[in-house]
Amino acid sequence: MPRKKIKLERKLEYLQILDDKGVLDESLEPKLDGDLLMKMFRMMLTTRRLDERLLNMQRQGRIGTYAPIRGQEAVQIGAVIGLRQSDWMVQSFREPGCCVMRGWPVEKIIQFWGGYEEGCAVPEGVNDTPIAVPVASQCPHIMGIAWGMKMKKKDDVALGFCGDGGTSEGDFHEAMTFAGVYKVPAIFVITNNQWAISVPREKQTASATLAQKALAYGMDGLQVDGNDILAMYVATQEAIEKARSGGGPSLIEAVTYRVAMHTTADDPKKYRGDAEVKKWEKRDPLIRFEKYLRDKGVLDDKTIEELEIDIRDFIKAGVEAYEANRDVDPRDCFDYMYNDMPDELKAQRDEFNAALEREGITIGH
Ligand SMILES: Cc1ncc(C[n+]2csc(CCOP(=O)(O)OP(=O)(O)O)c2C)c(N)n1
Ligand SMILES: [Mg+2]
Repeated sequence: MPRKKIKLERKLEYLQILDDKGVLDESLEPKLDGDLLMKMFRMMLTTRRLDERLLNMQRQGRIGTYAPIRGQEAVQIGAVIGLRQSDWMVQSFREPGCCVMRGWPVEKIIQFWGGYEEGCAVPEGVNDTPIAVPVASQCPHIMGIAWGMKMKKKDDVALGFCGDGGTSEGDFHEAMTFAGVYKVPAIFVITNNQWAISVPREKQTASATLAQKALAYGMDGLQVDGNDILAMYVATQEAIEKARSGGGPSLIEAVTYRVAMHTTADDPKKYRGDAEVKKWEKRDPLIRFEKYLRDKGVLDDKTIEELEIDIRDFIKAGVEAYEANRDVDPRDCFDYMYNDMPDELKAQRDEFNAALEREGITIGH
C-alpha cells in the first residue's frame, strides 16, 4: 500500500496591501478611481460615527441593547461596496456599515436595536436579509440564496457574514458542504474578530486559520487583513467575479478585532487585558486608509471636516426620525406570532394586562 503526500488542489493565500503602519505594497495596489476611494472612506467614517452614536444612545437608555463594531469597518465596507444592488447581502447582527452601504435608512437600524419589529423589515428594493442574531444561521441562507441564483440562471451572487465563533456551528459546516457540492455563487465572509463573546480564537478551533476550512469543502480560502480596506475590496471583488462567472463559492477570513464589548450587556475587562486592545487600536482601519488617501492627495483636513459635518447631519436625521415615530404599543408583541393565539400566550397577555391595570400604568396608542 502506498503512503504518499496528497496534493491539495485548492489555493490558500493571505492578502494585505496596506500594512499596519499604512505602508503600501505597490505591486498589489488596485487601480481604483478617486471617487471610489473617497466613497470607501466616507462609508467607513459613517459606520464609525454611527457605531459611536448607537453606543451612546444605549448608554442613555434610548435603545435597548447594541452590538458595537468598532474596528470592523473595513471588513464591512470593503466586502459590500463592490456588490450590485441585485446581489444579496446576508447579515448577522454586527454589520450596520453594510446596511447603510446597501441603502437601509439609519432609522431602521436604530429601530432594530430599540426593539421595534419594524427594524426587522428589509427596505423595499434592497436584496438583503434582516439582522439575524442566531449564530451561523447566515451560512445556510447565503448558500440557499446563491443556489437559487444558480437555478434561476442569474449572474447575481450572495455574500454574507459569519463570525469566528460561527465557524464552530453545524450550520456553517452544512452550508459549506452544500455550497461546494452545488458550486453556488456564494461568498462567505468570516469576520474573525478574535472573540466569540468571552471565547478567544485559539479556544474556538485548533485550526491554524479559518480560511483553510474552505479547502475541505472544495473551495478556495483566502485570509485577508480585515483592517486593510484595499485588501478586503480586492479579495471580495475576485470572489464576486469568480462566483458570477460560474466559478463557485469562496471563503474569505477577514482578520480583525472586536475593539469594544461583545454587546452593551457585556464587560470584556472580565476576560481580556487592555494591552491586547491597545495593540489592535493601533491597527485601526480608518487611520491606515486615511494616511493612504492623504499620501495620494485625495484627502485633506478640509475634506474631512466637511465629511464629518455631512455624516453628523445624516445620522442626526436618522435618530430624529426614529425618536419621532415611537407611538407603539408593547402589547402588540402578543399579536403577530400566531394566527390563533395559543392558550399559554393568551394567559401571558392577560397577566400582563392585569399587571398594568393593577399598577395603574397606561401605555401604547
Ligand atoms: C445559535 C446561537 N447560539 C448562541 C448564541 C449566543 N451568542 C450570540 S453572539 C455569540 C458569539 C458569536 O461569536 P462570533 O461568531 O465570533 O461573532 P461575533 O459576536 O464576534 O461577531 C453567541 C454565542 C446565539 N445568538 N445563537
Ligand atoms: Mg467573533
